[in-house]
Amino acid sequence: MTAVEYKTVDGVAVLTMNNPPVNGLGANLRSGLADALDRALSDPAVVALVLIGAGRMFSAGADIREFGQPPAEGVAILPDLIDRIEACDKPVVAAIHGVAAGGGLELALGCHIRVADSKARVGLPEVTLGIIPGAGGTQRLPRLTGVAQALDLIVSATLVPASKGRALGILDEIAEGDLETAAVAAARTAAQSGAIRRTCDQEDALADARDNPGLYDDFRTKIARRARGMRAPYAAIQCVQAAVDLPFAEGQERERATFRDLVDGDEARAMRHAFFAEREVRKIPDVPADTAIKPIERAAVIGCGTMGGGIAMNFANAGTPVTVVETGDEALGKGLETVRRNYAATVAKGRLSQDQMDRRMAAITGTTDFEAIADADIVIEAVFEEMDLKQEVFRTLDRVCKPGAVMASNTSMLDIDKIAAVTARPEAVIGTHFFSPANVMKLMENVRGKASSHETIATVMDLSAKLGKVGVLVGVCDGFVGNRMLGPYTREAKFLLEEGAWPQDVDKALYDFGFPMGPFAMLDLAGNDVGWRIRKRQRAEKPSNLRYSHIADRICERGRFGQKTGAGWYRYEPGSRTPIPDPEVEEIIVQASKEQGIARRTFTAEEIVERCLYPLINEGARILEEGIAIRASDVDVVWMNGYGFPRYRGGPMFYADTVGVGRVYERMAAFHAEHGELMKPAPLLERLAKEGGRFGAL
Ligand code: 3H9
Repeated sequence: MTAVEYKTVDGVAVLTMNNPPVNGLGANLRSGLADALDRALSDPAVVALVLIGAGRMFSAGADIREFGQPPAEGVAILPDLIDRIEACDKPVVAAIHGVAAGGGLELALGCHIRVADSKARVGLPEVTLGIIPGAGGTQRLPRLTGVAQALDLIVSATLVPASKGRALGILDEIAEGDLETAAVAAARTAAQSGAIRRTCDQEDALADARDNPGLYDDFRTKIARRARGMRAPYAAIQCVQAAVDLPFAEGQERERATFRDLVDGDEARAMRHAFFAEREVRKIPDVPADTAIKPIERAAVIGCGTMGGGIAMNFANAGTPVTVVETGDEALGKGLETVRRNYAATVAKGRLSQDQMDRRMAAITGTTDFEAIADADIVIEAVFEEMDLKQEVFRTLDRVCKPGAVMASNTSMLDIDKIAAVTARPEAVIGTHFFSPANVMKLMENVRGKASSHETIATVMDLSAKLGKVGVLVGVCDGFVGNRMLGPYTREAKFLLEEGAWPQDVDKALYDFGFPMGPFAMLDLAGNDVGWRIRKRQRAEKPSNLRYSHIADRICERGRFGQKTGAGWYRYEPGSRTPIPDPEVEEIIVQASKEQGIARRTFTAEEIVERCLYPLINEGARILEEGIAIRASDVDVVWMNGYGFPRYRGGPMFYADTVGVGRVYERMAAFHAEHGELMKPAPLLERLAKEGGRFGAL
């Protein structure tokens, strides 16, 4: 079957792109379009053309899978195909429904008229793939929208709704009725008028930028935080500037050279990996894609503390009524008040209307009566992290929940199987580990118990997507994937302090690597008391001879629990979140070095990064060996969405493949020799290193 269907309607050739699932502009579609173009242009009875998409959308752009592959022989590359369409002497109309993204929008920009369905969305999201629009987008878009708007759209990678696209000048018409009919009518009118408006010829919208050359630097300053460590946003700005400074053809050449330079680089490879990893993660090998999903029409959350309140907000945001259960009226009132304040803060920032807030608050009902959740389709328990307490809650849930309800625990560390064991329906029990703040963080670690049924798993994975989260299915173990790998990362960060580094040195090295903050700033934000409590319990239950740093305990003994107490690994001015190095902490650290008999020395940023990240990757290798995560890319998804691992480095396992598994193993082996058992290389790491293998190829 050809990827382009051809028909004529009233003298207008209608070319329908049909390349499921997203009309990606791969070689087959490009070649189909080129042939259909030949046919329409050589037919004297055809006066104009319409380009439309079959299925869900116009086009999601270039076929990302083709990047990094040799070009298909004998098939025009997308920029050339678009130039050819723009040069046509018969009017060409793009009829856009669903999405026109990236190369899909660039194709439409090369058409002479753009008609869209009212629900369509358009944009150039290439920078999220570590590249720039490379088929004329940086040259044509500013010619329609003006430079400031084009920079905003390209660098923010936003898909805007049709109404905004029309207001910005990207779209010429919003179709009232049937899209194809409207496009054919527009094509016929254009043919009759004889005038063809080519985007490449438009110059008016560029005039403002010519009078304001400081615009580009201002924009660079504006995006500095967001775009830290990335090349693509800055490359896009340069290309948009070229649209203003150079003739169209030269600007396009600049764009193409820049695109080629970026597309094979580490940043683009990592971000493509992230794109596909976040889609692959939805596929569970032993859970068939057609497994029945239970409808979630009513939800319940047990506990209205920070986590419970945040989880309830997710349901309310998604329009699902949710009942929150607390033990007493006071705790309930306090929890709901926090939720209200959270929403109010968003309204104050202008990101939510008062009306939306009211509707969301109305979707949340508080109660102290467990019987009130008897009709919930899913219940998420978010009480204190204690097994006895959780088991008690699940006994109650087993009694009150309706048959078929999913019973989930938000535990971040406890054994789901032990929780499920107290119920008569362990198949309905699963972990849904949200990250704090639960209404903001994208990650959900969905923890599969031994007995969790396929239906329970499929329902919770689907729920993650409906809540706008990225759900990753993981197995039961201490800390699951994320926190288990966080362990060696923060452990080594603390050992580095004993050996001579300061918290600010370690934090700077990891911030410069691309994390939003280093481990000590992160611990201060999360609160040091939780880890302290866990460490005390673990050391009492399982005494060990392995190396242990007492610095964190000393910090906590002084009540330095982090930002919330104004002091932790750093000190904080009242009302400020800026960490300030504190001589009191330095004293504790120096004392610890002395007690351990360690001669302090300085560390380079590279040493710090390797020392903290390679043990984290090593733990990831163990997690894969044990089957706790399904794929190395799932581990990457956890770290990019839950812990701020820079997306432009693709997550820890992809990063290991980038630097070379051999290098990671070699350093781990050296750390092992120097620091002992805790640094022992994982067998999988060793095997891959010896075979020259990659995590991505497992
Ligand atoms: C570009 O255009 C470069 C040009 O400037 C220059 C060229 C010279 N290619 O996301 P979904 C797959 S770069 C290949 O679940 P949704 C996706 O992997 C491109 N595959 O659907 C998934 O496969 P599977 C710039 C693609 O409804 C399936 O389609 N464009 C592509 O939730 C369904 O996808 C972009 O960055 C692609 N371009 O969301 C847009 N797109 O079923 C990228 C999707 O096997 N795409 N797939 O897992 C998107 O943002 C979303 O797919 C979209 C639909 C919003 C369109």
